Amino acid sequence: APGSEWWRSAVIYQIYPRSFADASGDGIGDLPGITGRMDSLQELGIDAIWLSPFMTSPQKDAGYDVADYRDVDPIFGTLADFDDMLAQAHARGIRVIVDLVPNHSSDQHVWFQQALRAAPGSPERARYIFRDGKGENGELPPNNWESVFGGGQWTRITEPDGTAGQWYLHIFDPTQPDFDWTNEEVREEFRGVLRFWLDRGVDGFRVDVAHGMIKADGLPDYTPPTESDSMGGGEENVPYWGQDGVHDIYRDWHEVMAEYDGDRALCGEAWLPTLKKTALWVRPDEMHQTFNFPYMMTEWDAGKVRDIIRESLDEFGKVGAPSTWVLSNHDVIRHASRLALTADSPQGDGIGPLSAGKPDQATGLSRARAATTVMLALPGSSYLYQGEELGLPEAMEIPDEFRQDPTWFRTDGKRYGRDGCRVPIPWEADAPAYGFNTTGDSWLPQPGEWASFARDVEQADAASTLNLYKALLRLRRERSLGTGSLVWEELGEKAVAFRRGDLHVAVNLGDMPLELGDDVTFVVQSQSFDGTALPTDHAVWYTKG
Ligand code: TEU
Repeated sequence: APGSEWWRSAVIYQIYPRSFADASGDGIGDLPGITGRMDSLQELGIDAIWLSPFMTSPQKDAGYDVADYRDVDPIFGTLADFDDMLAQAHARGIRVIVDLVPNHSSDQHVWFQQALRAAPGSPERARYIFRDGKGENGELPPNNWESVFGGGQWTRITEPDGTAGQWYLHIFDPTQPDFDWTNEEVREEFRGVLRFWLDRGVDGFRVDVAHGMIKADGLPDYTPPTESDSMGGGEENVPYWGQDGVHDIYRDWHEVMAEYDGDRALCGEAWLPTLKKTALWVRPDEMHQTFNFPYMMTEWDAGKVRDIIRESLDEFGKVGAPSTWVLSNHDVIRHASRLALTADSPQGDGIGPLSAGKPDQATGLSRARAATTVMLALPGSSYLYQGEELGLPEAMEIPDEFRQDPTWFRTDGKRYGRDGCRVPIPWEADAPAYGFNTTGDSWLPQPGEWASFARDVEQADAASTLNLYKALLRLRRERSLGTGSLVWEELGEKAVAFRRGDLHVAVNLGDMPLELGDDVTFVVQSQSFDGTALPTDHAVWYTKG
């Protein structure tokens, strides 16, 4: 039976479990920590949570390297803790999406360990992508593909008899071998994994690297023309991104989801360069949603923001899918910092080095609040990343000895890495580790200035970012802004302005105040201001007359 299709308009809050709340006190967040903070999520007013991976893992890529897809890693708790967390979320009307990592497993997965011990050409090897090397003695990798984390995509193994052997493919770290998704055994295994979590009651999956699961036949050489192409591919065909074969997998999974109550959703993580390509992921029999990364990476420029909103609604609309919107996640520079990078700061894919363009925090925060005020007025589904409701900036001075992101290690520190957006979030200004736990331990150090961003401080301050998010989420719900269409309004080159019914939305991305007229009644302001002229980097919802 068709369900409510809740995901079409949902606001989904991403929890990064290791940095959300730590009940055990070991310095790493966990599932009981999330359960303990569930009331605060309900108060915030979100519809669903998405949990980054908590499954059994050696944590070489913060859990995006799974050794057992059907269990919880001890650092995060137990399956019973998961069930409890799920029940507590559901009791508050909050849906739960879990992160599934199907492109690759950990090298500690039993299948990969079996593959290492088995012979070339065996069924055990066929679950991954093993090939003989090139050159006289197979000493060269099978092709020239570059890893997203730096270095090559191939690692050579030692065969059980001690000789130098085959190579295996890994788009990411060598500890993350890619599955061969043309292998029916792999497909069947993952149908089982989906059902395992669906049977437990999860409401859906965020599908990691959904665009990488199928590689072009023959694994042809490929050299990316630019760095951004290595992330998602430019206009051209990249042999390991967005191959046609991925769509069969999504169609298959769509059917598995439909075996349940018709209300479970798949959200694909696909870094694709254009919205046209992105929209192919969410045709009616495929994924239910996919992240709108082109929107996330759009600069603070009125024309570009207008264009990307228009194009998103168009392209997703053509295939009958909701548009999604997102400004931050665990892979990119937090938008309260990113939006204040100057045009010539080396941004790359949003995770590049920051040193050359240290953003101005006040500007970043104003823009971040304004950007969210616009985003939560748009029809479709929005993703929030933990801590953005506090206006957290990127942590930009993480001592080397704390760093854990493989992108930093694999590029000899040339890439700044993603640890700066993963610092444990502050709950109480005066508590150890700002209330992240009671022991004061924290796997990444929290900047001293974060006391002023603590949840209890913001809770008590009517003008805080937290109270802005709460107001936006409440009003969005009351006015059903997640569904329906928008009408564009003309407010000058430097503005983005549209109407949702009788509600007007405007943001000023220029240098001069924008006059809104004297018959306006403000419903919500991204930051308070007097008079009727909208200041630079501010946004409003208002009615007229
Ligand atoms: O990310 C996929 C991805 O291609 C990028 O976000 C990538 O992490 C980034 O460009 C780093 O250079 C997903 C997860 O979100 C990410 O955290 C994982 O590291 C990655 O998959 C591998 O599982």
